[in-house]
Amino acid sequence: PRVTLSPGAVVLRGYALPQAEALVATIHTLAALAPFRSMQTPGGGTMSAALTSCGALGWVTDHTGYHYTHTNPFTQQPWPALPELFLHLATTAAQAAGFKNFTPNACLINRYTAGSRMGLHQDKDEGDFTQPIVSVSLGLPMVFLWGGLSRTTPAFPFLLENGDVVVWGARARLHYHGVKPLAAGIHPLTGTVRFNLTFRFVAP
Ligand code: MD5
Ligand code: FE
Repeated sequence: PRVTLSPGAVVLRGYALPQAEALVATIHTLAALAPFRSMQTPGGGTMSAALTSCGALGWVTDHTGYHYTHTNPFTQQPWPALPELFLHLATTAAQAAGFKNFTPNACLINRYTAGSRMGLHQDKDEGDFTQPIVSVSLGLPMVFLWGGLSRTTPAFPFLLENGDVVVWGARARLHYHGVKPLAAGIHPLTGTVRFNLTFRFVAP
């Protein structure tokens, strides 16, 4: 089942279900090397999702701004490598959505607990918008908000469930998006949380 949210944004429902258990196990392995952290935003707030990364570049935010870094500021170590399972899933999903040569070098891992949300924003720290972003939802369902190219375009809600993969490229790449507060629940794979993987190509 393949749904187009808007031109360039393709939902592959359940695409990652066959690997969901292995993906969650891999997240736990990665988190042992680079623990999830709550991070400060430049505006003085705290992100309600906890974050970590793998790949050559990891996304971090602190009081100075948003950055991609080669090392984890909390451990001073390079980010863990992108696991083969992750890389394969991201590139095959991109291909299934029509993006032939996706070469992600960064994977941001978000962990949401009950009440965690993400306000409307654009992903524009990558310095290259020719490649898509691939997102993978694992565990508890969450209401995703899909906006437009302007912050004031009304956003429409869309449910993302365990195993759903969304590919955001071309005209969709710079759309505003966010997620509503996570509803409390228990998922057999992840317990009380939702994980989201976003695979990106960051210009070196
Ligand atoms: C999430 N994550 O579910 C959300 C939505 C993020 C983020 O927004 O930046 O970590 S995944 C949907 C998404 C991610 C990246 C880009 C675009 C959509 N997009 O270009 O529309 O944790
Ligand atoms: Fe985003």
